Amino acid sequence: KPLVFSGVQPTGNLHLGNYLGAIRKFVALQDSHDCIYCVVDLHAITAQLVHEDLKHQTRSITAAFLASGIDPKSHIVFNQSRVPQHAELAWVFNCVARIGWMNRMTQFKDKAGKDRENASLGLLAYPSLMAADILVYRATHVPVGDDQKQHLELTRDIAQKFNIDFSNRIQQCGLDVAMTVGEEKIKGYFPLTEPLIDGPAPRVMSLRDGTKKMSKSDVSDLSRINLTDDADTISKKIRKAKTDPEPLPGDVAGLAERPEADNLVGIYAALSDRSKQDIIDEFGGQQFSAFKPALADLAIEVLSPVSVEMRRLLDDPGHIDAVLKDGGERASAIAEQTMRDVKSIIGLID
Ligand code: AQP
Repeated sequence: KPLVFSGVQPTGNLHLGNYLGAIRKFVALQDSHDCIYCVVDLHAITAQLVHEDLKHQTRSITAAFLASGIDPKSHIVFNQSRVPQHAELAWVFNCVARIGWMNRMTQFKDKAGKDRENASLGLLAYPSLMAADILVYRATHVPVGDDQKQHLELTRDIAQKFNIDFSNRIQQCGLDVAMTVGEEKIKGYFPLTEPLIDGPAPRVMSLRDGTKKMSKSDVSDLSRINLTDDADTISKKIRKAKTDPEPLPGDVAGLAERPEADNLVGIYAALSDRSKQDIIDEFGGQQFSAFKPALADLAIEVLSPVSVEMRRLLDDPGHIDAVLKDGGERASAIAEQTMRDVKSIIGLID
């Protein structure tokens, strides 16, 4: 089976964007792939070093994974910092990647803001650690939201430069693997990982501004639906969601210049596993005053079982910690082998 890796940062409450763009895809891939899902706690300290309760946040993301239907026995669930090979390989990748590559990352520019000189070095090197997270398992597929596309391209660039720069050594060590990239057949140690971005909600937008992505760090809690929101809060947030005054259009093309309407229809489609056209066939011509309550009911129906199960799991932090420990041990077995290979390719005495 192909190997999938993906991670989520324990930087705050998970929202509908994380759920539809990432976690629900994680769940769906379990039948056809071997999956490794990671709470990336080392990434959480890149933008903000001190967190109120990083341990609780880490357990809360783990609970969201399990409550959504990820099976930690058939697959691997763990927190990044307990497998030191992520940080070790990231150092090697810091030496493979170029500073110019990192400077071009839009997430770095957004998160560093105007005072770039004062951003942490970790924030600049974030994509290097992300490449290490994926490639320390030589994962071939990564389900992510659309905002992570650029980082995935960088992961491929790092893998390709490593494969080219060390091609002779990889061959001498007998570690070259044949792979197909587009039409081309190449050999190398690290795979050129494919992002899995498609889906009905690759980028869920803010409920307050249809041109901005829904995000944990948005100052307005009304901009997002958190997985932990109760039914009343979900209803209130959808009722207050920004919209234009027109009714819903009669076809999907009519959503083109209407970001807020497009976002709400996209959310409905993703939550109900239907196409946007289907939703427009049902609600086209209706006012938001009729569509919003239907959307709220659907969001509550899908999210409530997840939040109830999350709360139940969080009552027993010992169980969550045991899942992370067991997953960490199984992840380590793979990551240790990769680092042994990388050390012999580079020429480090092990
Ligand atoms: N709005 C979104 N729509 C679809 N997918 C999204 N993801 C995040 N926001 C959306 C996807 O969720 C996964 C986990 O994200 P993360 O927590 O590791 O990092 P992030 O992308 O930085 O998430 P946030 O919520 O926007 O956090 P802040 O505000 O801290 O930047 C990823 O697969 C991501 O694509």
